[in-house]
Amino acid sequence: MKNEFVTRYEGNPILTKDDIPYPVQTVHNAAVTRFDGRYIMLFRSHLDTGRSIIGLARSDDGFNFKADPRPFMVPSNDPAFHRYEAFGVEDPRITYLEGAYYITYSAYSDRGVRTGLAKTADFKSVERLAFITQADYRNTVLFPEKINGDFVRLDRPHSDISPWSIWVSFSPDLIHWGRSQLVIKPVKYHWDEARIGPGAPPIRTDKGWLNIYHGVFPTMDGHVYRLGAALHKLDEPQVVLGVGDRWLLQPEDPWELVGYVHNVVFTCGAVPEDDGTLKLYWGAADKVMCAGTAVIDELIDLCLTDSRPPI
Ligand code: BMA
Repeated sequence: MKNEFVTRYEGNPILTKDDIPYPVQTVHNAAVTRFDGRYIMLFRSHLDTGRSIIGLARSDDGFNFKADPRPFMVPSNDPAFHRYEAFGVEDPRITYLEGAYYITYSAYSDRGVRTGLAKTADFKSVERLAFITQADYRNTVLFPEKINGDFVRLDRPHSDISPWSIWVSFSPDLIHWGRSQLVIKPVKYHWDEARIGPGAPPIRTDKGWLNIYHGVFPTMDGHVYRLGAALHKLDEPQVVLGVGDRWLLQPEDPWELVGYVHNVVFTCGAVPEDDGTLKLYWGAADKVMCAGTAVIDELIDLCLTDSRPPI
């Protein structure tokens, strides 16, 4: 039975704070997309205030990235947005949807964490559109196309009663969301038992939407963050066809085991390629960025042939 799903890039980590031309403490939890024949990465960095901003790096091959001279998103000056992002912007995701690149990100303030939605056509300027959740939501990922006339997203609300789980919601306009329902829950005494959350925006495959998510296990030495995979029905994404019982990536390299927060691999993006592989990107120990490749069919097999119950 296959148990190595991700081939790590031999040049990991691919981007660190030493590569950034302005002062940052970390480079992690980055979204990656294809743009204009190249790869664009939006990465989170801690400043030495402990708050986060989002930078941009560009690459020809998806592994060797060069950061732009200035950050891409810092807390907005616009009072309508600043009120909810004063503590920083974190963990971006990018989805190419109907001709534009949409960015979802976690906006932090003394009112909690909520999801911001922004848009860019050129990765030079960025327009904030709206906050699309109230407080206590993170990890919002948009599906890359409308399904039955609706925009669709996955997200992860916080709860005191239920373990933090993956939910789906629908929208006519990307701003107003509803018909929400829980779709995948952590499993007791399992690698994802403490909480789970969406990671990379879903990837369309012939067999369904591939959802690469993170799961957290509590230990005496703190929490361990790993990655797993689930498959959602193409025309009914609220239907989960399978969730892999086993993780597909766990902290193993030294920079994944030790860093700003140890024992963390956390993804905000994966890029499917024409040859049936995908490039997977993950923040390691909340400090550096890493990349690897996986075969999409092997991830689908993991979801469908070695499944655990979604709920
Ligand atoms: C989560 C988020 C992520 C982070 C992870 C591990 O709660 O803050 O951004 O990577 O914890 O510290």
